[in-house]
Amino acid sequence: MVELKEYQRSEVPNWCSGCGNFSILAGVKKALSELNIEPHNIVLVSGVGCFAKLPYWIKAYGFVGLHGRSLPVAQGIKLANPKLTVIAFGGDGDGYGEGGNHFIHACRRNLNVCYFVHNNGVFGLTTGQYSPTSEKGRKSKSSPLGTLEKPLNPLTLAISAGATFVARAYAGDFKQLVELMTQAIQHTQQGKGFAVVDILQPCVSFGKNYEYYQKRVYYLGTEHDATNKIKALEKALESGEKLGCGVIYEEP
Ligand SMILES: Cc1ncc(C[n+]2csc(CCOP(=O)(O)OP(=O)(O)O)c2C)c(N)n1
Ligand SMILES: [Mg+2]
Repeated sequence: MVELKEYQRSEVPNWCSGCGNFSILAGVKKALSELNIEPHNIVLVSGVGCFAKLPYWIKAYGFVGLHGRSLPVAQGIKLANPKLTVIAFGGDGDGYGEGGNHFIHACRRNLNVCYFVHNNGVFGLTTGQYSPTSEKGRKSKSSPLGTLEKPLNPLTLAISAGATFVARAYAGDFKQLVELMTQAIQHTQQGKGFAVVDILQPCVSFGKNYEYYQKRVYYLGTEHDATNKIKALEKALESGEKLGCGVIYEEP
């Protein structure tokens, strides 16, 4: 097994204390270690935002690019060298806003790449403007009277656009987060296509806190048939007050 310390870098992350990004960073390392993937076979690709600094703090190959553009870079890397484990990272602003078009077509294209989205419901790095997944009516610096739009549902979008693995995780539950990241990476290793994990991420400075998610997160049980696309869409359509975590859809 590749030990966790082999992914360790000496630099210390500069995220806010309590940020959900810490468990996402630790989760990626744990999943890669459990799957025994050596650092030189891994490429981590991100865009712009607080989340996008993640590749700085894992010893592997990394590419931090333009806002919303992690997916085209990640797909290019995978096409050039299919043996590599390629994980793209997005933010809710970066991946569903600026990079929304790339997201749709990556779902259709189904290259064997993982996409982990740090969904904290705000533009964190630029200090809290509303994002595509902010709730309707959210007041922020860029929406002093409250937002007019309904939030985007990344899960229904990914399923309907054709992604073959779609899951939702919660950064406050490390064990399940690692399990879902592991399953997503395995999905791509088995050549089954694009694996999206939307990760609910508390933003202690500008967004929702742990208490908010703890009240709403629940776990999909064995009664959920993730191979049934209609059932998966029904589950993905549940309102913002119920946040089912687990594998929502996996193409049989
Ligand atoms: C093309 C472009 N537009 C806007 C910005 C400014 N900008 C930097 S980070 C950011 C928001 C990032 O939000 P998100 O993707 O949700 O990541 P978070 O910071 O919340 O992790 C924006 C709008 C930029 N750097 N480049
Ligand atoms: Mg964000």
